[in-house]
Formats: sequence, structure tokens, C-alpha cells
Amino acid sequence: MQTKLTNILQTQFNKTIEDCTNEELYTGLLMLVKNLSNDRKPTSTPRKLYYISAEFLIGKLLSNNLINLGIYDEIKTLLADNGKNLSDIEEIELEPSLGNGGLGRLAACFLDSIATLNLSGDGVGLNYHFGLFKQKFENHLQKEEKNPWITDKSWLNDTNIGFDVEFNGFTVHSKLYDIDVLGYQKGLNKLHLFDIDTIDETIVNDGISFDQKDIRKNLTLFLYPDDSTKEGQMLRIYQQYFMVSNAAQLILMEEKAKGHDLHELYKYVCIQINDTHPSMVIPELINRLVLEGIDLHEAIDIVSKTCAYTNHTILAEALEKWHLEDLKQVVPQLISTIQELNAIAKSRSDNKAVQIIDEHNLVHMAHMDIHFGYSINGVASLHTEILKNSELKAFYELYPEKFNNKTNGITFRRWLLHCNHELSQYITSLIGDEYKTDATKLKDLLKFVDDETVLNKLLTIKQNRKQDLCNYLNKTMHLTLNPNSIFDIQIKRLHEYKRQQMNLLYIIQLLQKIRSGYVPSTPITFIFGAKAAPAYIIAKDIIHAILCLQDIIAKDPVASKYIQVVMVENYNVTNAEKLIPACDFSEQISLASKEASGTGNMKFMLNGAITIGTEDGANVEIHELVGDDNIYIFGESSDDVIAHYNNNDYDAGKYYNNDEIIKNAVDFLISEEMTSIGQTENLHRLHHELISKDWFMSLLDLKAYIQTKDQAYNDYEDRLAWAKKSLINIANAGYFSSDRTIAEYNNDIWHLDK
Ligand code: F55
Repeated sequence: MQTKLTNILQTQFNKTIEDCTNEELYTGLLMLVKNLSNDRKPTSTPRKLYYISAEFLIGKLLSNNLINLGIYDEIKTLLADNGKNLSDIEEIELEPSLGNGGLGRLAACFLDSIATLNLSGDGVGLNYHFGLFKQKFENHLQKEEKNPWITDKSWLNDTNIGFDVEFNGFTVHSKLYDIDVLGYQKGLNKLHLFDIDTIDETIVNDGISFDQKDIRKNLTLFLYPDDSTKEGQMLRIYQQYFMVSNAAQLILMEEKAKGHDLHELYKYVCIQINDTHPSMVIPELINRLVLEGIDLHEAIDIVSKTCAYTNHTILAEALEKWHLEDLKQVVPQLISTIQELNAIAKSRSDNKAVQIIDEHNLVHMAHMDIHFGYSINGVASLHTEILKNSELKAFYELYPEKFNNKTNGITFRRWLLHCNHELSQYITSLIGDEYKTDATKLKDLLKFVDDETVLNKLLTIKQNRKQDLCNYLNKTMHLTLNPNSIFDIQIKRLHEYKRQQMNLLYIIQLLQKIRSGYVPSTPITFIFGAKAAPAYIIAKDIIHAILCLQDIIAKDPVASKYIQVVMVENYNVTNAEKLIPACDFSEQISLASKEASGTGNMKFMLNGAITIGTEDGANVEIHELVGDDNIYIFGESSDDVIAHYNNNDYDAGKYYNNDEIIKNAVDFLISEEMTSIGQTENLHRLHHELISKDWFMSLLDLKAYIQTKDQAYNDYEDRLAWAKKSLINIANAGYFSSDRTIAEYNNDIWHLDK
């Protein structure tokens, strides 16, 4: 590698490693990786998967690619020998923000595992120039800014591929960019990101606002923008159609090039529809097969055997339904096909719950996927059960054979090998290397549950990561954290169902307890990271309240000795990689039944954090794997929560009025202390929401949450017992490798290698 890298640097900059700047070294390494990718054998299986997704939250790629090429250690040493530091060079790379959260990050983990398993499977999505907004805090409020990430020296490779995409009355031309997806040790696939060749970055005004009407200029500027307005919704339909029309054209182009008979498309191609954003691929592909001379009903049959759909949520507001009129305005060419699909669906069942076009002329995208796809899966076992037994019950009765569960997973390359080298090397020293390709081997760690040397070493490694995090936050955000405190972390999108507000109320009641004389045994640092959708008012109010509390506690001479609140600005993949390894306590406290799976919970577990959580999503499976003693479970069950919704019998006011501790904590939000540094309007709105509506029931479980957390902090004092819990979590995390998830998708749905 040394000669290869020095040659590149020599030709590019006429410099040695030692003389290069970090920017030059970054460019050199990028070129080196691209050269090595070219030498790699692309995957080739009889069938090929196209994973269509509006989001691919890939994170920075340099270190990951070095790891997957097997040259990370060599490069790191080579640089160090020349006085350079690989972590400093990593910082040059900008993080593409091509996703919101879990759904987008899952797609990125999947691409890594698909390549690693040497399966042919490409991602297809959009090349958003400014991605998801960059979050800034000003006056304790979230401000949104654009997040440019595309530079001359990037992982994007130009292709000469482009297609015409027709909208009502005008045609746009696309341009395809590819990113190489390198598997661990083997495998090479592509992430195809489509762009529009007339994009105009200069139309973005202040922050993230822009003229939403000129589609030719704005189509791929942002990851789907605000859909609270009509223009926002229309732009989203444009983006989605642009994505799937390009996908369909790419697939047909590749299939024709391979000489395959399009009548047998399903034998060679499989399309995974990642949530409903790509659902229009069904009518689009049908139309294109018809244009190829295939009869409409045969085309419908072919597409039905080609497409499979993944559901990521049961939240009603996230299930996409488009007005037929709006679709007609953007993509009139799809309307008759959608109407035909609707008629077929009707002929299969007269149950209103399963119709595609409802009585308000809303097109239910998920319904189209289920009728005209051959597989539908949920993303954790509880989630799939809820889909089958309540949310999509009528569909399950109609098509029981289509339903299956695929519990989510994460790539251990990024979420252990890369983000926690020391832990991964220590594991290797204990049980060998095999766990890197067969994650179930982590179970071998269980031999050491009572080995004090091992347990102490785990504690040391955790301490090192906490110190690293302190240094990082100090450098990047000028925050000072106490590395000897408990790190209690909740990082995920801000949503009421995820209940950051419940965590906030815990901290408030602890502050009040400390003010009346209580002294915690070990100081605690409560860390939050979360972006709120720009139009989601209450979510932004919750951020506001957390930021105000952060200030109040920091200024309290007594309380600040024991507790600190830190809200990390602009939570993203890069800072997740620093936060997760440093965590003692993983907060997974969604209202039971609402979090489809969660994947952060898996990342924390793998890095030795202990979960405090509800029986929701994949927490249920974590609980089963580690047992009662190694996780803190609290709160009402999903069945009980669902019953509250069905009976409409949850009354937040009752919880508030009947409990002093709850009342005092909630009222603190509108105390003089809070309103004097924060915005009265925002804090009152949040207070009112909590006691009068509280749709996601944060007061329901607050008492149980307080008790469970107090118990957990107590248990933390016995350091060896705690380390044992930590080891048991790491040892059982193997199940959550996305290699396992992808092997299951392949065996049950894709059959890529037949
Ligand atoms: C984005 C846009 C819309 Cl319109 C709706 C949803 C989303 C989104 O980001 N969803 C999302 O991230 N869902 C999450 O998917 C994860 C991966 O399956 C799950 O772990 C998580 O529970 C779920 O909320």
C-alpha cells in the first residue's frame, strides 16, 4: 500500500506523505480506495436486487472503506510513521445527510451487508445536494441551515447514464452518480443516486427556504422538505416519481443489456420497496413493460412477482396517502394504471379497509404495495405481530403467506470495528477474529462473565471512550463534560412517541430532589441528540425545554455538582459514532407499540451500554436475549397501550393531578425560572400539551420510569456487577448483525443466489 499511496501523492501533489496537508492526504486516500475498488470483483448472482429508498444515511466513507478493504491498520500505521493522524484526516470528509434517521441508516447498513455476503444488490435513490438540514441552536431554539456536502473530491462517480422523466407537460433529464459499495473483505455493488441536470443551488435563500415551484431547479436540492404545505407535498410527489421512473428505466436498461426476456423479469430481478416512498415504482414499471409490448395484465403479474415491501411504522400520519387529484397533476400517465390496480384489488375483496383508492379519493400507497407485491415485512417481531393482528389485519386475512418478519440489524463494521477499535481488538484477543464475519461467535465472550481481569478491562475501555467523547465535544462544541459521571444517552429523531419529554421530566424531578437535599452517589450526565422536523411545533418546544434546563442546571451551584444536561448540536452519523461507544445507559423509552424496531438500541448494546427501555420494537428481542438482569424494562405493555387508544381512556390530567412528583415536574416547565430564560409561549404550549392531550402518553409511564432508573443508577455503583451486565449485552448482540438480517431477506424474499 505504501508504494501505491506514495505514487498517487507524488503524481497529484509532487509531495511525500510527510509533506502533504491533511486535505491532500484525504484526496490521496480517496483515490487509493477508488483504485482498489476497481480491482475488486463485482458481485454476480443469478438474480439482482434493487433496493429503492428515498434515504441512504451512509455516513462518512473513508475509514469504513479502508476497513472493508482490509487496509485500515496498515494505512493508519503508515500515516503515523510519517507524523500524520488518520482521525484528523477523517475529519476532512463531509457527512452526506441523505436521510432522516433509522430508515435511512438501515438502508446504508443493508448495502454494507449485501455486498459483504457477495450478493448482487444495488441501492437506488436521490442525490440531494443539501440533504437533511444542519441543526443550529440559537436562543435555546432549533434553527435549520442547509448542509452542502458535495465537493470536487467526493465518493460520487460521474456516469454517462441519464434518462428522460416525464411530468405533466414537461420532461426533465436525469444524471446518475454512483458510489461504490465495498463489502467487508469481498463484494462490490453500487449505490445509484439520481440527480437532475438543471438543478440550481443558488435559489436557496436564508436557512432552508426556497421557491418550491420550479421543479427543474429544485427537485434534488433537499431531502424531502416540509410536507406541511401543499407545495411541499407536491414536491415530494415529484421527487418520488423522479426516483422510481429512473429506477425502472435503469432496471430495464440493465436487463436488456443482459439479454434477459422481460416476460421473465421476476426471475432475474427483485425490487425492495423501502417504506412507501418508492411505491409508485409499481405502476411505473407496469407502464414501461406495456410500452415494451407486454399485455397489461401480464405486466401487472410480472411486477407483482418482482416487488416486495417493507413497512417501518404504524404511525397513521406517516402512512402515505396521496390525493388522486394531486397525482393526476404531477403524473397523469400513472392514473389509469392505478385505477386498474384499484379495480383488481376490489375484485379480490370488498372490505373497505383494503381498498387502494378510498372514498375521499386518497390513494393508499401501502395498500398498493401489499396487493401488488409478493412480500410484506415488518422490522421487529413485535412490530410484525402488530401489523398482522391490528394495523393490517384485513390484509393479513387476505394474504397470510405474504407477511413475514425481518428483525432489523446493524453493520458491525461501522458500529464496532470502526467506532470502537479498542473494544473490537480486545474482543479479538479474547475469542479470535471469527466474530467479524460470523457475529454469533460473540457468544464465546460468555466464558469470561466472571473473569475480573476481563471485566475490569471492559470498564477501562468504556472509560477511554468517555474521555474521547469529552475531548471531542470540547473541541467541536466547546462543551465540558465530567468523564467520571454516568453517561446517560438518548439520541434519535425528536418525536413525541419516542418520549424525550419523559426523560426531561425525570431530570426535572431529580433536580427538585437534589434541591431538597438528596445527594446522588455518582454524578450523572444526561446527553440528548435530536433533530425536530422543521414544521413539528411540539417537537421543537421539547428541544427548547431541554436547552433551557441545560442552562438552569449549569448555573445552579449545587445541582451542577451532581447532574449536567447536554444537548448535542446537529446529531448525525458522525457524532453517533462518538456518542454510542461512550454510553453507560441507553435510553429506549418509546411508548410501547410505537417504535417499529429501533436500531440505536442495538448499536448501544453492541458497545456495552445497558438499556433502559419499554417492551417495544426490538427492545423485546434484546430483553429475551440478555434476560431480566441485564436490561431495565418498565412501563405498560403494547397490548395495554393499544387498548387505551381503542377505549380512548387515557387521561393525562389524572396522572398530573394525582401525583405530587409528576405535577411538580410538569409545572416546572412554566416556572419563573424556565420562562425567564426561555420563551413563555413555547413552554406554556408544551405544558398544556402534556396535561391536556399527551397523545403519546408520557405521563403514563413516568412513575415506573423514575423508579426503574433510580434502581439502575444504584446498581451502577457495583462496578464489577455492572461490567458483567455489559459483557452479557455485547456477547448477545450478534443476533443484531445486519449480515443476519440480510441472510434472512435473501433466504425468504430475494433468493438472489437461488
Ligand atoms: C421518513 C419519512 C417519512 Cl414520510 C416517514 C418516516 C420516515 C422515517 O425516517 N422513518 C423511520 O426512520 N422509521 C424507523 O425505521 C427504522 C428502521 O426500520 C426503525 O428502526 C424505527 O423504529 C422506525 O421509526
